[in-house]
Amino acid sequence: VLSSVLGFPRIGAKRELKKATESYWAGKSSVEDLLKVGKELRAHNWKLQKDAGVDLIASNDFSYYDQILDASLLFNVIPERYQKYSLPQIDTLFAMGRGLQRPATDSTPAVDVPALEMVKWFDSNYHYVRPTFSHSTTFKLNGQKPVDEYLEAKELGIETRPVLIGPVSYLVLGKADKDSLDLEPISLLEKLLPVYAEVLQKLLDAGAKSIQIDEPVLVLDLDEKVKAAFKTAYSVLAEKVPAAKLILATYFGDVRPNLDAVKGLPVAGVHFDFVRVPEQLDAAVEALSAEQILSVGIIDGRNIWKADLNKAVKFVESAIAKVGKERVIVATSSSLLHTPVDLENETKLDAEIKDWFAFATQKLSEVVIVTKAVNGEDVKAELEANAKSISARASSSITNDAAVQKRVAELGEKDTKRASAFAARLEAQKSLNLPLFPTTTIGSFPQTKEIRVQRQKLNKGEITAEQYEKFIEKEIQDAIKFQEEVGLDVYVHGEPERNDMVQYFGEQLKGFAFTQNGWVQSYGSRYVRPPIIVGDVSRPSPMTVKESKYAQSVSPKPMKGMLTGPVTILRWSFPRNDVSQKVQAQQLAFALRDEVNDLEAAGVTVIQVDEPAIREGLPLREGEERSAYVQWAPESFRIATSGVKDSTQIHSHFCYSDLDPAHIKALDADVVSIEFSKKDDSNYIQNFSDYPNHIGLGLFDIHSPRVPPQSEFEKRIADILAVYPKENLWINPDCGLKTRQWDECRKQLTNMVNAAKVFREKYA
Ligand code: THG
Ligand code: ZN
Repeated sequence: VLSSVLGFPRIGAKRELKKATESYWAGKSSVEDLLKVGKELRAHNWKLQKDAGVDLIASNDFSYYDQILDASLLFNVIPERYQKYSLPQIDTLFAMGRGLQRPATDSTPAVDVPALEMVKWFDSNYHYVRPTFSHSTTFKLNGQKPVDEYLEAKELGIETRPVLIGPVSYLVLGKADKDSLDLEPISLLEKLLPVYAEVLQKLLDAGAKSIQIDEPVLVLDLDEKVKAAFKTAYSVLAEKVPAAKLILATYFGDVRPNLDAVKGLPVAGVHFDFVRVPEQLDAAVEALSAEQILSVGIIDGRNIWKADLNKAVKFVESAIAKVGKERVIVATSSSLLHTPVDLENETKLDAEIKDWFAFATQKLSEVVIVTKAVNGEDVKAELEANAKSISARASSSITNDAAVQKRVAELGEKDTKRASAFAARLEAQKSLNLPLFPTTTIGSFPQTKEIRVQRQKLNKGEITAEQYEKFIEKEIQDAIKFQEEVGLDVYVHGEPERNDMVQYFGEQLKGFAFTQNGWVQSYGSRYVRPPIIVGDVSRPSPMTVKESKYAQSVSPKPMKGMLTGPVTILRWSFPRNDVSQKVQAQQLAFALRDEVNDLEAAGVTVIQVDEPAIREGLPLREGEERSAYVQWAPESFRIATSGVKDSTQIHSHFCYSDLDPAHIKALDADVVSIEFSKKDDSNYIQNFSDYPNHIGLGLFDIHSPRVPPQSEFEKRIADILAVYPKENLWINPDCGLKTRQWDECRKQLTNMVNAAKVFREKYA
């Protein structure tokens, strides 16, 4: 039985890739410098895996931006707008990933090409760059990255298994470009396959013994056309490159509903995620032929918990009992891309807790131990030590808090509903004295270098907590003065004290642990450090009241208190695997309810609780689990927000995803703001038109320094007013302004506010 790892994090234990990439973008280092760092990271990761004893090590899991974007480059799926500047290959990659901006020169006009769309990778917090096809798309091989990286490893004496995104998933995960909206990406399959065959042939010629071909869309609801595409795709590939030994990899879910599409495919084996869905073993076995390999994904690629190795060994043994040793591979459930690199770099974690974790590097050993165990090698000591960690965690006082468990057990209807219906609340909220078309922002203002410097100084002990607090107060004052000057109606304090909207709360809640170096790639060079839910969650003391109260004391205007919602904290943390997500969300919700009530008691009359991750938590498939989620997720938001008086206005905010208006309605927030500016098809304006409460559709893209002229704002507002009642409308940007410069958002917001005033006068 061989061990295998489906992919390793490419960012480096010390975020080497981020530093190298951003330095290259800033023009501070050369492309050679960047490529050298990439090469070193790949070599390091391969060696690490080899030394750990992993048999099947992935290559082509590395990327300078995103592995799906790499595939688009490889197949030459490059929309015309990125081709016309004749950029070097790597700059084309970055232009597609992050857009291309260049100031005008004497001889050339300014360039401003937006990036391709970025979307969530299944139910993770990773984002891929969406392949974008048009009627004129043709495919041809552009370079040979997978082959180059395979050979690079080989030169180091390391045999790897190249990984490619499969042709069906590649197309299904893509979309039609603006000029070809009637195009169905899957209809391009037959044009695409010859290029896949060419890559496979080149890999074979280079010596690849097997190839991992990822088809994660097999865990989604698929229509018949897509299901049928598997047969076409893999028959054609088998015919053209019969010697290629393909391991078809699925992950993050249940393949059972699509097993018909998998049965009989001419591939050497199939990988299943048995961490997520252990119940699919029998069906998986059934679907395979007597020659096909069963790759058993049993070490979690999505979380940081030590595996229960004894249980994993038993599971693999049960698989062996069904198909025989020759046909089993022991594997990670998915790529380890979604886990932090190395637990050894955590020096501040409590020793008791640290013993419960395995990051990517530690997971390598886990895969190898399980493999050795089923091969009959002596790993008794390792298995015993593991059993000790597992049982210590289960019985730890850090894990269990009786008071929290009691509170959740006693949850009742009174905790999930506002005292009155929206109409009555609206009446009570007249005390806020808001004009028609109230203007506001989403919460954060520019996080300047100075803010980061002061935070670092505090963390290093170079300034006192008092000095830091004074600095933050000054920042808040400046933000308020700015909002006065711009003429907004509902202010925010600007969040200068916060790093990340989830990490900030995780660091203050009991039941959480957080890391120093536990970075995980979110997209491109942007990483997050998810806090870890280690036990029952509660709030030892107020988390945001001090800053909000201070801000409210500076100005008589309504000041929004800003919180992150329970579902988003849960989704952007590493959750527990011993308690359901629902219960974890409810515990978080009660902790936030206390915070909301404390804000209200401190005189804060408008409170925004953001839930941008509510969509990504939606189970990937229709069914019971999804129906349950659409109940408990909005309910946990309501637990957090329903303890206030009618006169306190609850806001919420959503971005980054295609939302279902029904889910938003279920939150019963008084006002919601929604990312909107890039959705310019008219259907989308309709989408939320029956939202019964008040709504702000984001009026400008906060990711861009571009300043839309006032006339453009007026046009947008007029378009929206054609669909929405004027009394319901708020005027706001798409999202927080933390990545902008102050002078940029001053111009953007001034035009936005002036446009609102035009309509206010018109309807006065
Ligand atoms: N926080 C968390 N997850 C997220 C977002 C977030 N997921 C989706 C969405 N926002 C997009 N993702 C990011 C992720 C990281 C950053 C911006 C958007 C980012 N990261 C800093 C960096 O890499 O330089 C590090 C931030 C820090 O110091 O903590 O800017 O907002 N959890
Ligand atoms: Zn947002």
